[in-house]
Amino acid sequence: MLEMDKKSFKKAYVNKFLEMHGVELKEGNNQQKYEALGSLVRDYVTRIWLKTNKKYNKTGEKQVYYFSMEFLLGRLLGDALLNLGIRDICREALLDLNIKLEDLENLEQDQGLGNGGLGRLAACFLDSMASLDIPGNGCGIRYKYGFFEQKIIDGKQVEVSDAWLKEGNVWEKRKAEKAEIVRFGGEINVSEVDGNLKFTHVNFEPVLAVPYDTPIVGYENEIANTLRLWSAEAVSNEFDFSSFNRGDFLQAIKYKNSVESISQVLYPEDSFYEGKMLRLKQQYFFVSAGVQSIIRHFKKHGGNIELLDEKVAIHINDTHPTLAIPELMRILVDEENLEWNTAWRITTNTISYTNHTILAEALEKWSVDMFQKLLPRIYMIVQEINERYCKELWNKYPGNWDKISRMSIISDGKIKMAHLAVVGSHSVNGVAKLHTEILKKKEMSDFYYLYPNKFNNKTNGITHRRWLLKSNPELTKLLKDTIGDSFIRHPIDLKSFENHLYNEVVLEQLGKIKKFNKERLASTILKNDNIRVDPNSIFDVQVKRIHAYKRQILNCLRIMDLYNKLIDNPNYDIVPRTFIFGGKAAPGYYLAKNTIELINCVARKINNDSRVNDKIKVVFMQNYRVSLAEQIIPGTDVSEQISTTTKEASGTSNMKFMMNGAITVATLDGANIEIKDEVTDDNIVIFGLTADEVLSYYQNGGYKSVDIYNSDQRVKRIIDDLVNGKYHNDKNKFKSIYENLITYNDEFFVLKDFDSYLKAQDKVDTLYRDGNKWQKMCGVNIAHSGIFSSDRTIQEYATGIWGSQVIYKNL
Ligand code: 26Q
Repeated sequence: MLEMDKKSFKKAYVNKFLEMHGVELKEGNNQQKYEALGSLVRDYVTRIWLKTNKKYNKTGEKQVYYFSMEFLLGRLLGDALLNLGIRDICREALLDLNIKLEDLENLEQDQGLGNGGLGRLAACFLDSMASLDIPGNGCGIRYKYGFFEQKIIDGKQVEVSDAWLKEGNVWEKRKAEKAEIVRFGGEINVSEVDGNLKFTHVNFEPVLAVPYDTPIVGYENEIANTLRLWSAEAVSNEFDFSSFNRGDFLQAIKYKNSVESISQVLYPEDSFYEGKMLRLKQQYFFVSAGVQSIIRHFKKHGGNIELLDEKVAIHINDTHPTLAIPELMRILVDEENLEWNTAWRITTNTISYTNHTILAEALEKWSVDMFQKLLPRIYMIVQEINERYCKELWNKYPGNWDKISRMSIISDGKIKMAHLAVVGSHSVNGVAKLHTEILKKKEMSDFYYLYPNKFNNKTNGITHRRWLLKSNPELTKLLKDTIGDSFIRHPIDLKSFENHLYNEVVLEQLGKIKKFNKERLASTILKNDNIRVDPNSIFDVQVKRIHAYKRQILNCLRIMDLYNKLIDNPNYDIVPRTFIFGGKAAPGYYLAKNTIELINCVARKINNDSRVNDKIKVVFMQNYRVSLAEQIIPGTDVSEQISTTTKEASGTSNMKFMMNGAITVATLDGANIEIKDEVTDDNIVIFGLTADEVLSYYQNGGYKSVDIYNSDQRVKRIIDDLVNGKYHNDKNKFKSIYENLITYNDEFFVLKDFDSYLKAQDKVDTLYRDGNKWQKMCGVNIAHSGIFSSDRTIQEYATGIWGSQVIYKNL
């Protein structure tokens, strides 16, 4: 913890402001005040950062490098203050100067360099590694434009580019002297030198990869790890305007534009693969720069390359950074002149891989033609890996061509990245128990039988520092007052909160805190979305990417049904509810965009119908992102986790909601199952098909959605309402949704689960009416959320996969 008192902080801040802006504090605007605060905090962090790096260089501890296309960090100021242990001092010091800390924190642009779960998981992992004293580095891309900003105009999603760097970024440090060259295209000349083959890459297009480093501050432990994001620039001597004639000049412009496009923008598709050349370029770009810089650093500090795997662990976040495998082989074989087999041992021991999805449409397969043109030497290496691996398969399964071609890394003119990732790593993990079982028994069963020891589960987690301490200070205070503060370092200690749930005062406090957070959320909704909602109603929330398998449609259909019931019977007795949605649709995903429009049309209709008598309200909050999640989650009563069973690998918002005392309505999918096991059936509301039932329907058929349409009057009516003009003048507006559910037989079992979902919601209603019981359930959820801290997850990765030295923290 930083030694600092209010007085010295105030003085330092006033001086910093003057020095930066050349005017006195009282004359400055909030943006300037934010910049001064950010810069001051950055100075504090820098000291810790230098100290940490010195320590690592001295001890030579094993370094973990977490390679990810996405890091969804959100805002950093509040987090840094919290982890430095000076957020309260800072708040009080600023208050003396008539400044509200939160006002300044809210000016920070979210660092939105990720799509959703996978990117946010990477951010939580960085926080946990730093807080657990694990030497862990992030490696990714410094996109100039992050995930697009979403505006809702006329009920529709409109994408606006996210120019997050416009006002500068106090947290990053450009390290021009640590730039690397990445080579694209060209040809490979093969020659023989001293009886060995030598591969020379010629006529390639060089790209300069410039790192920008961001410190990741650990929780009150004097550690700041590094997130290194690479930016693509033209190599300067390739781009000297004055020496070019006109033709060359145009060439040079073309070169510069093509290079800079590499780190220009984050692809906004999640769970959907498209074989775009630029995406492949992005992948090789950061992976090559990252691996080169790791080796350079390792050698500079006297490392013996043959012992690399003892000092370095590289983890790949899904298949997106899989090229780290052939890139490391290239460096070891071509540049370090190691034997293939030695290089292969080092590479597989160094690399580990996490799978985040079983959706077939998300699997990466690159066309050989494109791959070979863009990365000729890497392609040769992948071919060599594949040949040796297929020989191994032949020895094991002689004559079984079917199996061998199914398992091959290259087949049908495509390179299968998941196969390369499994073959080239020593560990493959899923992100929740069910997901790992499905990987082992179904999706990757061939590989599981070949390499049973590689497969393991690491159930996801979330950092309780951001998602409880920072986003819910009121609840944090209640917890500290009742059970002490050991849970901050040992989140599993939250369990003892359960012993206090017989205490009516504690339950009452819980209720008050929730109410307070709901009021805050209600004012955000009014401000951002211009809808007035009642904090006394149940806040029922589904926030996540919009996707058919996540079934926002199921949620929307039950609201349409409830609306019908309220109109049919004005005395229909329910606890008033506010339905809150949020999430972005991939720009090219028609059905997801149509879903947003449906929700908004349903909202407009219901919110303006006086017969509803304010019993229900529907809100689609625009531009869902990390900083908005921090406001929504503490103010939520009911957490909707309703994906089609088997489809959601884990989910992580489910964990954030329970930690903040929401009751989960869930299918038995992903980590929901583990949440249920923790809190028991009494403290969660489960509905819907089981995994076995879903898998059996997929395998054997037997489900006809139209039968449900014909037999259930409620279903018939709401499905008809989609296409009879009730919610939109244009009757064809929601035809795609109608067709998905009826014509194409409802791939995600929305109608199949509908009745069971309605019953689950009736149960919620009943439970909520018994105030004390409800608060107790909320308390049980909080008490059992400690296991879902990413500190637990990271300790499992560190001991089970990376071989980091871990001072075991008892969670
Ligand atoms: C791939 C190729 C080309 C373009 C984009 C992509 C791409 C990008 C992002 C594919 C997938 C993603 C993101 C996937 C993701 O977020 N998966 C989620 O990961 C979470 C963390 O493990 C899980 O909790 C969620 O269940 C899972 O959906």
